[in-house]
Amino acid sequence: MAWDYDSVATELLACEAEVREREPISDEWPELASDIEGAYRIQDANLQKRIERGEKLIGVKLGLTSRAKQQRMGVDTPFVAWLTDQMILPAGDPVPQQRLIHPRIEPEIVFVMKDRLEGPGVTAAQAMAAVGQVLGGGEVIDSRYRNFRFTAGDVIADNASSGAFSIGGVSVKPEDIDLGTEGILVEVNGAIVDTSTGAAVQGHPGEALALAANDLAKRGLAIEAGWIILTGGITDAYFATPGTSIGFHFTNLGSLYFYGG
Ligand code: 0L1
Ligand code: MG
Repeated sequence: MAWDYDSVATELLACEAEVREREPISDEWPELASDIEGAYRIQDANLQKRIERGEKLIGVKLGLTSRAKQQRMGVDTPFVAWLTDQMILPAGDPVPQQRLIHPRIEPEIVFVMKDRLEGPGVTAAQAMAAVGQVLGGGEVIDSRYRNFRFTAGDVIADNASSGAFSIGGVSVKPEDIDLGTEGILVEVNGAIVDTSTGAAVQGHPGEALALAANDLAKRGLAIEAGWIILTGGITDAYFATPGTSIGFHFTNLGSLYFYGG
């Protein structure tokens, strides 16, 4: 098949709807691997199709902002993708296995924006000044690619493996927390399997937010007031198979659990 940007967007959404995995598009269209601009066109076409079917754009997620994630996925370029209301998983609800291919869960520091933030040239300090609330959260990632094997172009086109996300119940003001030293413990089935701090995310999650604003500016877009921002997985992601329970314990941002169902 001769691929173009729109047909890739259609195929990736069909994989999601049919809970079907596939090989990376770049296996058949090698230029896509490094065509970052084109991959974002696919991502935007994917968003447009979601909006046409009734989903609401509610924010942005960053991907591969930590070394742990970059090493695991073999891609060292951070990127942005879209969050819609369909991706909200109420905290404590089981992972919706019936609509996901191979869900994995990762801890995230989450921002709710107070003000609009528009690049280019946004610094971390300017970015943090636009944040209204900081919360702990977790993302359920679900690549449409078999074994999460992808290039940068593939994963950007696939809306950065979006699946679902939950936000914890503890909210603090950005000036009341040192996000660089905010600790995170990852618990799987009762055992602590991973630890990290907010500094794992680009040195400070505010840097990731600035990166998102500056990256979106290249497409003439901005981060809007009220949007939710997932700043990127702090640690590796853990498989959420049925029967698994995964807990994220933050120093100041509370705890939340995900249940594999
Ligand atoms: O938060 C993240 O780093 C999400 C990365 C999405 C790509 C993936 O790991 O499948
Ligand atoms: Mg993530």
